[in-house]
Amino acid sequence: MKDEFALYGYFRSSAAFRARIALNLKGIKPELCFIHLLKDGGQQHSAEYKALNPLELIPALVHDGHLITQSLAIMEYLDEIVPLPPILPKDAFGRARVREIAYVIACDIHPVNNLRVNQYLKAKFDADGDTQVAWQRHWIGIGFDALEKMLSLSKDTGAFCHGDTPTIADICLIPQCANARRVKLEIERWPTIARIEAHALKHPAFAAAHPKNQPDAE
Ligand SMILES: N[C@@H](CCC(=O)N[C@@H](CS)C(=O)NCC(=O)O)C(=O)O
Repeated sequence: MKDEFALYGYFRSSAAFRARIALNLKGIKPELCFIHLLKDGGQQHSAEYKALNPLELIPALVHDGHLITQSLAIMEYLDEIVPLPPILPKDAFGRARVREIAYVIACDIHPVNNLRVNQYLKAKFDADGDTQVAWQRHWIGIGFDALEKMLSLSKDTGAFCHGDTPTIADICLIPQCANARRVKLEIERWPTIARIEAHALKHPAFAAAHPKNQPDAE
C-alpha cells in the first residue's frame, strides 16, 4: 500500500467536516481537493467530479486508488485500517450506542437539510431564504431535543458523547452543531450537547477540522 489519501471536500460541508475530524484523529494528512458546492452551478455536478463520485455529494475519500464515499463508511474504514485511537467502543452495546447517536444526525437530521433539498424547496415551492432557514431550524431542533435527552439521561455520556474519548458520535455531533449555529440556533438550549461541543472543540483533531480553519474557507 502506498498510503496516498485524497479528500474531496468543502470547508462548510458538515459531512466533509466529519471526514476531516476522523482523518485528523487517525493522524492521516490527505491531499485536499476542493469542490465548491455553490460555484459554477455546484462543482459537485461537474462532469469530472461525477465521473469520480456519481452521488454528486462530498466527501469522497480516495485511498490508493480506492474510492470511498459516505462519511460514516469513511469513518469506519479509517478505524479498520488505523485502529488507534479507536473511534468505536470495544463492546457491542457501546458500538450500538455511538452508531445510534451518529445515525440520528447523519440519517435523520442532516439529509433533510442538505443543500440540494433547500434548492428543491426553492425551485418547486418557491421557499425563500427565511423559509429555508425555518425548515432547517425545525428539523435540527427536533433532532437535538431527542439527542439532548439521549445524552443527558445516559450514564455512558462522559466528556464526549460516550465516555471521555471521541467516537463517531462526536464526529457527527460537532459538525451538526456548526450547522445549527449557521441557522442561528443557540446550542445552549441543549446543555449536554453544548458541553460536549465546547469540550470537543478544544481537541486538536476537531479544532483543525473546523470549517474556519480550512484553506478554502471564505
Ligand atoms: N450521507 C452523505 C451525505 C453527503 C452530503 O450530503 N454532503 C453534502 C455536503 S454536507 C453535499 O455534498 N451537498 C451537495 C448538494 O446537496 O448538492 C455522507 O454522510 O457523506
